[in-house]
Amino acid sequence: MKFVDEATIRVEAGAGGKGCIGFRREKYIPFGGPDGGDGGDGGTIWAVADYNLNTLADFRFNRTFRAERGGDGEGSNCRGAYGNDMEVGMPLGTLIYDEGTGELIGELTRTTQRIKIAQGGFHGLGNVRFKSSTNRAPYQATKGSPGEARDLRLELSLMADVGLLGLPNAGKSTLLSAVSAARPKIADYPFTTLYPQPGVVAVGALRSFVMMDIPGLIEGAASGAGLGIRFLKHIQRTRLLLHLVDILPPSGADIVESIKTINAELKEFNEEVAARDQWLVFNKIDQMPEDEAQVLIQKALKRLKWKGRWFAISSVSRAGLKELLHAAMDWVQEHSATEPEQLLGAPTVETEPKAKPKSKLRAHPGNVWKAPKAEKIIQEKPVAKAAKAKKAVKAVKKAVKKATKPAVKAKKIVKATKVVAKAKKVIKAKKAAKPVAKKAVKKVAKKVIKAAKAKKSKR
Ligand SMILES: Nc1nc2c(ncn2[C@@H]2O[C@H](COP(=O)(O)OP(=O)(O)OP(=O)(O)O)[C@@H](O)[C@H]2O)c(=O)[nH]1
Ligand SMILES: [Mg+2]
Repeated sequence: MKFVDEATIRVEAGAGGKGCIGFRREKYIPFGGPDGGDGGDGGTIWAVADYNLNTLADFRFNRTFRAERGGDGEGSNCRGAYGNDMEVGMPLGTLIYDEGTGELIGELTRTTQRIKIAQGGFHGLGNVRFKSSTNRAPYQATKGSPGEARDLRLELSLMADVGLLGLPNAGKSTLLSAVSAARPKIADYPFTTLYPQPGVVAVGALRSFVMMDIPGLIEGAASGAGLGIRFLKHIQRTRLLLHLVDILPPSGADIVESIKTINAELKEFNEEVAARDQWLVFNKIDQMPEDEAQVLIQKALKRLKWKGRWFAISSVSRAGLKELLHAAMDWVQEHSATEPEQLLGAPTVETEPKAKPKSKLRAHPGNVWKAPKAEKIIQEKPVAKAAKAKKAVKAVKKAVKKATKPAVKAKKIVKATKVVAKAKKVIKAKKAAKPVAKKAVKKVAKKVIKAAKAKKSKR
């Protein structure tokens, strides 16, 4: 399959359903009153991380995603159906940008993650909502608000723990195929690998990490030579870089110079990535006697003044592979506290689009309503009262907590009864509040009385 790491798509969330104007009509019931129901909310579109995907190739064909609109309200107080939400699967490591503003909406870095990319419209209100003592037969209803629509630019930066780096033909793909189930193309000509390929390396029971093979780099890659540095962005999120070196390059090139070249290109691409942990991995040691290989490697290390870790392996004879994989696994486990998104300095993952409507109703889930009338209707009194009662319950609970601590030390009962009095006061004051809230206050008061009695009897 073709590897695609950039795509533009359009998302259109569902609009809210219309409110209905209806009146109850029944035999022997004159003036039945308004009974037009609300519409349903429109469907929202979410981007969901799908670990089965590795490319954005699917978005080449299907570029527009539309969520369902909410159903219209009907007579007999029937509410319209909610529009179904839509989930768009994207590979892990996808960055989602708003094409219009350039704003980074979010990035998918965890398998369970979901990012809202277009908010569904808020439902229209039926005429029941508009009835009042002075307007008993309102011929008034509202339309649902439209769903958000936006163009998105998707950028894929694959996620892996360990990235492979090196000249073409260094043996990167061979190493990946030797240690994982991935089957990248391998051949003895440069640029066999044309796109990045991840593979899962299982080191032991429940111990595994992801290794990423990328196309080879050559001198001048930063300015477009070879396949350029386009694919280097896929090792941006890797935490450890394995720099593969062919100890006996067929071209007879100096290996120290090759290592320096690759690092210079890496630095040109991104200094921060170049400063990451890098291990030198001398490959193809099966091509010469061991002692000769050792001498060659030591010489190279001396010339490079290399202070980091290094390994000598052969992907064909599998010499040194075990040590390398265990060391990499240990390193990955040690550094697992660092989240990849921290490395990138990207914002938090559960980001919502910034362009929110300036409505007070924003607090309601799934709400993008703007009409001032609707705001008034929904902020009805019982809601405010219940909120106040809840606050009071919290205050009593806090008071009880505070009072019981010093009460253990000194005169417990006196202090506890004070709290009871406080709780009772709250009950009295919140008589009009919701019965649930009242119950909660009573429960707290009862608890305090019980505790006080128990302590009294102990004495
Ligand atoms: N003798 C020997 N040959 C190897 C070893 N590893 C890789 N090769 C050979 O080196 C050649 C290139 O290997 P690849 O794995 O395709 O190299 P690559 O780094 O992925 O190259 P590009 O994809 O072109 O960047 C192949 O012919 C491999 O068989 C090794 O450990 N020993
Ligand atoms: Mg390759």
